[in-house]
Amino acid sequence: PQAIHLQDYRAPDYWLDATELEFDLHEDHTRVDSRLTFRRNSAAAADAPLLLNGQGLELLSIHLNGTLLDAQDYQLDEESLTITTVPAEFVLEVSVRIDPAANTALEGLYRSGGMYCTQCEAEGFRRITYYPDRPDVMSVFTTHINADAEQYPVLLSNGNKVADTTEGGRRRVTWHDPHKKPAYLFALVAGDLLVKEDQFTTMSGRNVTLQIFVEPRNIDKTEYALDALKRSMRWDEEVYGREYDLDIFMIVAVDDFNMGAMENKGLNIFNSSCVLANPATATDTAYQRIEAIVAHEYFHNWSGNRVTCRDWFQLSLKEGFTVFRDACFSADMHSATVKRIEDANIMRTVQFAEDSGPMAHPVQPDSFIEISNFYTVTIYEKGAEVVGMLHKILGKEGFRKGTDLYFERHDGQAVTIHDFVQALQDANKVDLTLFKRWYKQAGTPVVQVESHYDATAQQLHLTLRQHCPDTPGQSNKLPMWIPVQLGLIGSNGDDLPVQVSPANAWTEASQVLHLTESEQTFVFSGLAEEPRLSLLRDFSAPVKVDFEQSDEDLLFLLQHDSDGFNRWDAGQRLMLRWIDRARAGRFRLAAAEQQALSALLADTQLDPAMVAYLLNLPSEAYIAEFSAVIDPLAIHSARRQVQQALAVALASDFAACYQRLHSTAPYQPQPAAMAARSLKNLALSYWVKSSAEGMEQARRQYQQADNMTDQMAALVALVNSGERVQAEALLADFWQRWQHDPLVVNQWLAVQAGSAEFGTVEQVQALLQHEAFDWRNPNKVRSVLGAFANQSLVNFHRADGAGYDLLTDAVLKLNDSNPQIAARLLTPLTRWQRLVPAAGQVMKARLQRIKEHGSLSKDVYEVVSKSLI
Ligand code: HT7
Ligand code: ZN
Repeated sequence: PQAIHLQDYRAPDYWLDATELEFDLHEDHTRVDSRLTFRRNSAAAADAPLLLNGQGLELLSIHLNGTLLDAQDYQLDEESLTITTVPAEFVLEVSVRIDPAANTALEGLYRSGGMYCTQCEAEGFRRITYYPDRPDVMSVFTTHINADAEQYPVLLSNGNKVADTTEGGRRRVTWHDPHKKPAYLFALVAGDLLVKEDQFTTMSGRNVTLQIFVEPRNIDKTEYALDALKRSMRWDEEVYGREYDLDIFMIVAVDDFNMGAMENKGLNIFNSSCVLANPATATDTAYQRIEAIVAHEYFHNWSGNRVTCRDWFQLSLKEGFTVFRDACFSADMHSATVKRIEDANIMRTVQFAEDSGPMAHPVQPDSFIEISNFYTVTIYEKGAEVVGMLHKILGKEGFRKGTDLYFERHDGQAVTIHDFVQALQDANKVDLTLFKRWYKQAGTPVVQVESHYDATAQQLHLTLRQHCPDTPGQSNKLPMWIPVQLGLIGSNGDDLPVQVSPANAWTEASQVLHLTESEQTFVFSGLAEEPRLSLLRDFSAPVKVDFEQSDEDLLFLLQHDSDGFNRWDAGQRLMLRWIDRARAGRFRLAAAEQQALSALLADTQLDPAMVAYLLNLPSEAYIAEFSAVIDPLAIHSARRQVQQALAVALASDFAACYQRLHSTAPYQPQPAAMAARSLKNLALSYWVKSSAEGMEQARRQYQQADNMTDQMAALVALVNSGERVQAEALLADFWQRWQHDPLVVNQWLAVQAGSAEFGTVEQVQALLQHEAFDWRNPNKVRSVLGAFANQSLVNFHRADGAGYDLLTDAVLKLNDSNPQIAARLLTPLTRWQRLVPAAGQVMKARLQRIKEHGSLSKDVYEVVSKSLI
């Protein structure tokens, strides 16, 4: 397979003004007739051929301006249709036949359960018909859907419904979308669905109908998403001045979906796990995920749809910006500090790992083989961090001025990341040239810190040095513009005023120091005492900080830092030290440390969700990312040891905290109640490790819970308690209770596959044989194989390589049926160079086995070949 390069981008030779599609859905095939109105780009040569993309299509006929073409008039291959000679303006009519029922890749038009649905981003539309399937070709769509009237009473596409007739048992519905769009935003749904409806009045007083379509059994799970949608619509009006632009906004839930959801214009399609919830079946985490994804897809209406990407190298233009927008929305709905902690956790575990591995790429990649492989944490989360840094640099008002200009200037266009930054720059009259390196350079910069206090001069000298490690294809990187938010803390715990030289390196409003060179020294004056440094507050840049601070300093920051994020960060750094010491056999919890944790647990002024994070040990993946060489078994046992020590030392604190927060009030998916449950259940997870009373309480909570958050937390606590017999009994009970509900069953599968106790290779193999498992359903694959390889690290990394074999076999099987999922599943194996050599070599051998397999998809080929370099 060939790589595609950003530098080869060329504007299309033909623009497409109108797209008219006629779908005729039958059980054993679908016929698609298209009518495309083309116009030559004035910059193109008069003899430029017309190039259309197409994959897996059976071509029936082509008419050009009404004349049937024959085989000499065009060239056809596996991936394209080229029409050699076309006039400057013409109408092309193409008829094809496709087979949605046989489409297991879930790209293009496919069947999920009893319904038809589509997934066209990034390049799925070319599996529906021959088309210029590139995001800079935008057109107005009219879509007719013909189907059996009884079997498919709901027929949906983008825009507004303009006609609906039934004849001879076949229904024909027509949709028209007045907004021009690229094909990746096209959607079609046909099914026997129920709808939950609501209304929203926009800021200019227009009425919008909101609809969520679901299979009938799920109609009691739509309320929360509908509520989240209305809150998102209001938030985008208030924070960005963006109003919805159609009379109807629809969401459809489908069970088989490769990702979380898709922002098709006016017709979002959601993985059912990211939209359906009721208290009995969904955890608080699921509720928050639903809220964030509903918001994310809705926000794309402006950041992605009204202003879209010129080409797929610009993917982060819409994804990074939209993740930033949804993160701010979630921060506003819940706790901003907790949201920041969650996002930093993802960055530091998943994104930093990607950025130091073989698939490392810049936020704006310069080449790819398969674009589906680039829907990554770098494009999404690091992209959002980059936008967040722009927000910090420009300030709230400056950023809003910039986004207003961006939306106004580029409405209806397909643009680049450069255009986005340019709009922010023009609106604020700043020079962001240097900042743009964040988009071009891969890798996680490391900031080394050296500080020296001069008591006589009452000054602190702070030297910051930055370097960014080499990544595949990139070495000798240039310094980045790193906004370092910081505070100087006095011995009473208060922030001291900052007077810094050079003064232009400091932005008072955001308390940010601008590091722009490879080494800079800043002098802070007027300091009567040596302050403690609180660096990179609010995780102000996606970097690693290398700064020697004593245990005492970290404990002090954990107790006193006014920046909640850095309180948590100080705690994590301290806990990493404990885990390191446990590995060396010399961990002992100091009395002051125990007292500090105990005080946090008893502190009723602090947000309980934040306290839960403060008391949570770094995950195994987090510890791994902070280890020079990863030894999963050593990490697992050291972490367990520290966990057990905390459970014992703070047993009465955890019990008291649990009892204080345990409530019998009916479940509410509200922020304050969620925060209380998170701390209560954290306390329970420790409490079960120290006493029979804790175990008994967990059993009681499991039996009596009126909601899935508490039931699942109790189950997980028992599964991880080491009391195997009891855990087995509850797992069996859980299956009996919930086997009818696929989304709950997915949680049950993941709890087992992701646990050290129940996620052994043999047990995971048994889960793959279980009646609940289905290879065609990505959620099931993720629940079992994803949880196993990413969470059950001791089992996945079993010394004899059986864990790697399990994953390798699964990847090869999925390579044929669903390449996108196969390639994603492969990620843990690609990290082989970071593992202790014995494990790393075994992993590498499995990658070689995959590479040697006969017919690899582009998706899997790209990941494997890049990982073996
Ligand atoms: N923009 C959407 C991307 C997406 C996708 C990409 C590849 C394959 C399947 C997919 N499903 C959805 C999701 C989003 O970021 O909103
Ligand atoms: Zn998105």
